[in-house]
Amino acid sequence: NNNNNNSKRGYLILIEGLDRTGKSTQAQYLSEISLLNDPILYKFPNRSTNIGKIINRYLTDKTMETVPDQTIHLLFSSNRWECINEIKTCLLNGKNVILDRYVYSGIAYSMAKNIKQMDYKWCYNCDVGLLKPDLTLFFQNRKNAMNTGFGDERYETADFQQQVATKFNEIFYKWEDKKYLNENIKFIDVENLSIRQVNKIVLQTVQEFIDAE
Ligand code: DGP
Ligand code: NA
Ligand code: NA
Repeated sequence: NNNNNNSKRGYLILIEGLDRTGKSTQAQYLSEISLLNDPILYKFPNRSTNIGKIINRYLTDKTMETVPDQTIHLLFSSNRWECINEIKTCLLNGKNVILDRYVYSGIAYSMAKNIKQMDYKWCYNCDVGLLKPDLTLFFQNRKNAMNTGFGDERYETADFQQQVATKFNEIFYKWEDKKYLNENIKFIDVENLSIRQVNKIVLQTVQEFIDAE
């Protein structure tokens, strides 16, 4: 075990995608198996911090709609910033950090909510300087917006999820400023797959990444 000061820096591995695509299940899985040495999981938003508690209230309390979209956006970003030093320390100590959502969600959900006042650059700007993942697994599901299994939180409607899907798509495929996001992204089509089938694909994708490093 190389959990000491001379150890190799760990990897930062991100799982991204729409609501209800199984991200949390797979992120949890990656943090429990032995494929990655000394894994640790960070889920965003982290609802346990003071900022996270406001975010949670925004997501669950319909009367919070009066809060400006910019305020909420900055809180989500803050929530990432408040954990980043801890994440850096983990990586330097050789831990492999698995992220359940991160900057991409930050951009896509806020653009979907209010593109008139918050364009890509506006949304991305407050996250500039956060660590870039070494590997991103993006879970795709074309039928997701027709999903009827959403919960009751603010963004969990078919219409809104369709908007977010469009924004993710713009970020990955269309946007001119790809230089901001020029990292290693693997798209995984999770449509109609069981948890175990996705487990296998995730395992294989991460293994290929490790082998190539
Ligand atoms: P989750 O706990 O992963 O289900 O996330 C809660 C909701 O918040 C989900 O609908 C996605 C959304 N979300 C996650 N990160 C961000 C972010 O940085 N900004 C915005 N506006 N929404 C986010
Ligand atoms: Na959710
Ligand atoms: Na989740």
